Amino acid sequence: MRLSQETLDRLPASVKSPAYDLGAVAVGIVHLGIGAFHRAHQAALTDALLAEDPSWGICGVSLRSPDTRDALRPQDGLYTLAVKDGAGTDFSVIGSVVELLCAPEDPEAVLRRMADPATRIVSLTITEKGYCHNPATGTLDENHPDIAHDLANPACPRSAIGFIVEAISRRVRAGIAPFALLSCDNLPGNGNVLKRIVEQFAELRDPALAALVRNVASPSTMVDRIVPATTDADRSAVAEALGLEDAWPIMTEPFRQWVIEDDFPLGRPAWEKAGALFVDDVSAFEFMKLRLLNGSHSTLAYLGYLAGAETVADAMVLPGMQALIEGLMREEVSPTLPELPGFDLPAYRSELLLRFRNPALRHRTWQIAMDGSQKLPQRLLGTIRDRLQAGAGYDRLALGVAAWMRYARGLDEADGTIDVRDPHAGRIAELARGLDEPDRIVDALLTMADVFGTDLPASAPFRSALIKALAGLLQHGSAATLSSTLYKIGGDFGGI
Ligand code: CS2
Repeated sequence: MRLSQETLDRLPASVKSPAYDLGAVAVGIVHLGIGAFHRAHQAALTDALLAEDPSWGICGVSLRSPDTRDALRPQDGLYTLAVKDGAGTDFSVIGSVVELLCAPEDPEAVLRRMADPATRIVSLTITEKGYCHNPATGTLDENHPDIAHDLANPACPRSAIGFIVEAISRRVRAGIAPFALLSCDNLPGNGNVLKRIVEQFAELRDPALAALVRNVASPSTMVDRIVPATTDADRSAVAEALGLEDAWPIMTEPFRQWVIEDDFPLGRPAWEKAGALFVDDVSAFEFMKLRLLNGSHSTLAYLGYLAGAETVADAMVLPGMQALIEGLMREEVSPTLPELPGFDLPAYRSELLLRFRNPALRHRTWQIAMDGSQKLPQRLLGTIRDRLQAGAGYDRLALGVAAWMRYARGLDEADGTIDVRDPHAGRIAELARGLDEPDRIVDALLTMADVFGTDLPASAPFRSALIKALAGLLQHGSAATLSSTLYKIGGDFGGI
């Protein structure tokens, strides 16, 4: 028997279920990119508030595959959130996603929903590549195939940007004020980036339209919760706990954090009552999270994968890894972070190490390794820029970047093929084809200005740090590099 509104009363008392009238919930938010992250984070926080205000239900839109819609529609949008740590698992059924749409099948239905006056917020988790931008500059990639398509077919878009601009244009023409945009992706100044890209796209469509979107609210947010992809073993564990089948439950950790700039002209859910923090400027929180958490995550993912670690928790127990990550966070990243008065940074770092070690999560290194070309700029390269400018060391960060180069070439340490998922996987393979020497690989990949900009490739110290780190990885492998004393805390890196 399947989880659905009809079967909710069969749930055991140990499983929390919606404490509000599901029938009374109406759509107030359209969410683009209804993946696991949204369902573990924003949808869960919103669920906690629906008893008080049922006008903030979510219409979840997939921009690509119908999988989520197909899994959740027969369940009336209900799904299980399993919160796991070493001590056990807490199960709750979430009911905030009340409508599911698959954009490629019916773009018009999505646009109608976005243009509906009841829709007051359009939020996004479309991953870095969904912004169709140049990650090094944060500006729209006008040559992106989806952008070219949407400029030629504005009423039938494919990209999130195309949907947003068309929906705002329809609203304004109908005399309805624009919704607030709420990017929940891991980009620095995510609200500003989104706004800039939306404006650029509108300008290309029609300068009059650009004037209209200029006033749209687009607060930045820092979102944090670790959400590994769901496995069949997770599905079985959930079915056992619920006594009902759930085609797509979500696994996550107890930790969650959401910091949001408060700019919602048409109103918003009282997310602060569910634990969100509203601030005037989110940037210090974003830098902290992107550079400490995500920078460490990517470093762990590439080095861990190369050393044969399937999950982040496995990677954390490789000899030398914890010391490397601790040193990276404390000595190389933390000095670059803006002040956050009253914030306990050492405690935050310690908590990160514990979160990475959570043995119940099984977060695959391969999953985090995806889309490196889109992630490196804000996770590692911005920090390296700041360290270069300060004349300070960055060897552990450089090792992370070199590990990406080692990984993205597509060959593991036993010369087996790596399934590299990246919008530029083909281009990277092409650039590195037939190259074995570290300096040639580094020089070839540094030509990617959309990743490295033009300043980093021109820096001789940066180039030699990368060559040194990549040479070590190619010669000794990742595990031996980690366990060597080279990257120990307070280590002497030979004056790079
Ligand atoms: C991860 C993030 O997949 C990745 O690249 O680094 O999804 C990470 O788990 C989240 O940002 C945590 O909030």
